[in-house]
Amino acid sequence: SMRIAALPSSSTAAFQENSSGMWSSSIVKASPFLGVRLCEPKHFSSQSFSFNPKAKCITKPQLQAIAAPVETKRAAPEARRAGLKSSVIITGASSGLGLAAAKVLAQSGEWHVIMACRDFLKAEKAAMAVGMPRENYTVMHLDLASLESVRQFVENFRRSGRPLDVLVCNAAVYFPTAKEPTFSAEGFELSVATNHLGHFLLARLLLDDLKASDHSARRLIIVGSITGNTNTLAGNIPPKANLGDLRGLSAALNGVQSSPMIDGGQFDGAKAYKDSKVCNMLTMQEFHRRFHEKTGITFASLYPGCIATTGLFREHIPLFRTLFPPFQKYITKGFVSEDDAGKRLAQVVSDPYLSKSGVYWSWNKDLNSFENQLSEEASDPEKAKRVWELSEKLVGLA
Ligand code: LMG
Ligand code: NDP
Ligand code: PMR
Repeated sequence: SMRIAALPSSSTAAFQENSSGMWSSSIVKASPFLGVRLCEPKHFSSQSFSFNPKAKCITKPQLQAIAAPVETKRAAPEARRAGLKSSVIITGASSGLGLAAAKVLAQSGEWHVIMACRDFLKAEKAAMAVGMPRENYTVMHLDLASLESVRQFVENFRRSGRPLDVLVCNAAVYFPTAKEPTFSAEGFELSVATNHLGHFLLARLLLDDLKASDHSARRLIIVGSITGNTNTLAGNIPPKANLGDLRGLSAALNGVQSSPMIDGGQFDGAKAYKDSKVCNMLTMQEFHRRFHEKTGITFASLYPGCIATTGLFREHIPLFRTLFPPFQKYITKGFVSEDDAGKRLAQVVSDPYLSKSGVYWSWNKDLNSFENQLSEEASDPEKAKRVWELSEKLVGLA
């Protein structure tokens, strides 16, 4: 049975089903990336702190311009399904990075955003509060901490009849102060269950839908982070990410017969989060190796910068929440606002120039995107394969 009506009438107002059963929109608008033509990024590798100041790509004024919807009558080179918007699912679009990216994409007029959220009302209110045009988004229920909910979401999405052009795995939870682990519906430690396992099942199931899209830029984006990367300063703040020999993951992270931690160690909420981000980055690369050539789908990850003000830190002590933003802004200079981070994610979703697969995108001081290096563990193909296979078992795909 359906948990939630998939398509609120307000969101479907601009759409009619035509005779061929495809959704068509009464709003016809097409332009290159959000109406702003982006210059080609220089593909250079960078160590964590060495940036190429000469790299010429998206500039700050351009980034600001992206926020405003730009009307153009010119057809984009990749325009297809004439008049139909591109379709993107964003998990966890009810706050922070996901909401900011949803806003940019919905306001561009080029995208219909499916906000895949665990709290329907919160998502609806958030969309309204940031001024997303009603006809450009749909809220659908998804609780990543329940594999049944993930399967139900996929069913509901398919029933909506919309195509899937891009999937963004963005939602996450972080329990830095928890002394004891908590668990998902299936009994997996909650941060790895939500951030990695729920998304793993979702992405595997929706791969068929991405394959079926006729969009020129079909993408699967999995949000990563710097803190899982031990080749950076931020990745060396204890506790450090480390998946070890995966003994906890292979024993199902249930905290009863096995440790709740992937490496089999004592529970540590901050480490569990960082480990889950390593899984996200390994999963993106394994998808790339297994499916990029066969399907042409772009698989990518990103570190959008330190968005120190988001709900991710809601469980942290108040002192941390007060000091963390100024610390990142004035000391590490790694701070990025929710709006700017949203533009970065929107860029990875829709910029025709960021179409390379298998890439972990970051942004340098001059706000240029570049292909960053992952840590040794987060780029280990053997580990990626084993995480993939163990995860398949846990989510019931193998
Ligand atoms: C872990 O501890 C716990 O183990 C875990 O269980 C969990 O609770 C987790 O986050 C939650 O925290 C981690 C942390 C705890 O431990 C440390 O950070 C230890 C520090 C180890 C130092 C590593 C060395 C790295 C090299 C240092 C070089 C310094 C360079 C400075 C930067 C240079 C950049 C180029 O620690 C804490 O929880 C403490 C909270 C720290 C939060 C950050 C706030 C810092 C406050 C600084 C003041 C800022 C004020 C702003 C002022 C603006 C002024 C204009
Ligand atoms: P927020 O807490 O603001 O957003 C997280 C979103 O995930 C919320 O919408 C939340 O829903 C949703 N969510 C949590 N649990 C579930 C669940 N079980 N099912 C469905 N949705 C769920 O954090 P951020 O915006 O900061 O985080 C977004 C992404 O960015 C994460 O992947 C994070 O790892 C990454 N990131 C963040 C950085 C930062 O500095 N903030 C840095 C690097 C990466 P609800 O609104 O209902 O709580
Ligand atoms: Mg970190 C260049 C330095 C840098 C960057 C980019 C980050 C990002 N952090 C940096 C440095 C430091 N941090 C230093 C020197 C310290 C010691 C004071 C420090 C501490 C710290 C804590 C306690 N930082 C943190 C925490 C968290 O609880 C956050 C975390 O690890 O969440 C998992 C965090 C973060 N620092 C970052 C980023 C991006 C985060 C948060 C979130 C994430 O990766 O998703």
